[in-house]
Amino acid sequence: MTKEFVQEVLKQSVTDTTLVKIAEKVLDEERITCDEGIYLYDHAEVGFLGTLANFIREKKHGNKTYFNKNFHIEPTNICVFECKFCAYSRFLREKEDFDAWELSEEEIYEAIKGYDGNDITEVHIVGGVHPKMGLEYFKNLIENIKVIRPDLHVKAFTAVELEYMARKAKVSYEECLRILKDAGQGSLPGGGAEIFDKGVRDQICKDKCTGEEWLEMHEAAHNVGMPSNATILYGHVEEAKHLVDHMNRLRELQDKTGGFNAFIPLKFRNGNNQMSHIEEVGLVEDLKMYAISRIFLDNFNHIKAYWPMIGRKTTQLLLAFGVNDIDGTVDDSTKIYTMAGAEEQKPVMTSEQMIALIKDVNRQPIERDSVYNELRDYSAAELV
Ligand code: V47
Ligand code: SF4
Repeated sequence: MTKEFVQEVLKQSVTDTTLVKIAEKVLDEERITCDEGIYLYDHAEVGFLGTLANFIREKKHGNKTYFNKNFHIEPTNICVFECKFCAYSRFLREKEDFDAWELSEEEIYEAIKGYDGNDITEVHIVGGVHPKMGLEYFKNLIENIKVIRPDLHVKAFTAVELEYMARKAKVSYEECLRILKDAGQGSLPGGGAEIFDKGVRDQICKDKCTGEEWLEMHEAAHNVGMPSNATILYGHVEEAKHLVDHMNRLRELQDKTGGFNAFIPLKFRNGNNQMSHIEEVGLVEDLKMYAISRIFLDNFNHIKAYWPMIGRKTTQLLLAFGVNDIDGTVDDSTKIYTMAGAEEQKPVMTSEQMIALIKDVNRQPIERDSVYNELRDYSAAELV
């Protein structure tokens, strides 16, 4: 879409002068303000947002749509914290609960060895915050994983897990991250961010790390040379001003460090948790969230839709609402969303299925590694 084409389309359909001004800014590649971000949530209709978000998406990436070949390891779901939206964690005192699990080191190494000869490029390791699995344990775990599979990129531990690890080990965030990096960790996933605002955080996840600590941990990661992702948990008790404040804090940190790879909006799912009384938002809210994040976060290269959570069909639609990355093959190796009632109850897609999903909406499938080096362009590939 050219700038002139978008200008013409918007001229025909938009009369609100504030929206026209915001559109002009976006087309001129100017940053929008927080007030303008809130205005978009409150006043813009979804077609307008999609047009602007798609313009940015195509300007940055054309039709390219990234995916990777990955799987998850969730060492335990025993957790010292009690986030109200979490359907997955179990308290230590409930260890007898048959839903609680704790993988042994051997089981983790066996899981890694299970991918011998497979061209998988990344393992994503996150789980509950187990009081007995500390920095030393995870350092050894990563070292051993790298011995078994030196080529595998280890993306591991949310800022919540890391804050607990550093605190227990009595080391600074940077020291903790340096130890893990030296052991072979490559990057941080974006989990645990939820909503940074204290008032909202107190309502949904009062006892884990604060928004400020989450940001400090990611800044420390960027300082030691580990890139990371960022998430937002939307569609529960928050308001537009909290969503924009969250993205603004990320935008400011990205200006400072440039260390974020992707932003990943995560839709609140209400199955089996203490917030089950809150109705899930619908498709229009999903489209708005992704599109506004693409418009607001001008310094983030990638907006990712995590398909196991949002579902395959919505993922396809989101490729026209700012999204240029759909995460990985996942291989049915995560329970975080399935336990909360997500669309995908058996999250596994072969590369062929991912390529077909992207091609079906006339985008260009590109396999990437964990830090967005392009590994293979599948546009011309014949599907079997
Ligand atoms: O922080 C937990 C979310 C996150 C629910 O960086 C829920 O590439 C919705 O961050 N409804 C962890 N969301 C997962 C995560 C992630 C996933 C995939 C890729 C990457 C990446 C990061 O899961 C938590 C929380 O925000 N979550 N429960 C729920 N009921
Ligand atoms: Fe624990 Fe993470 Fe669940 Fe919160 S979201 S209770 S930190 S596993």
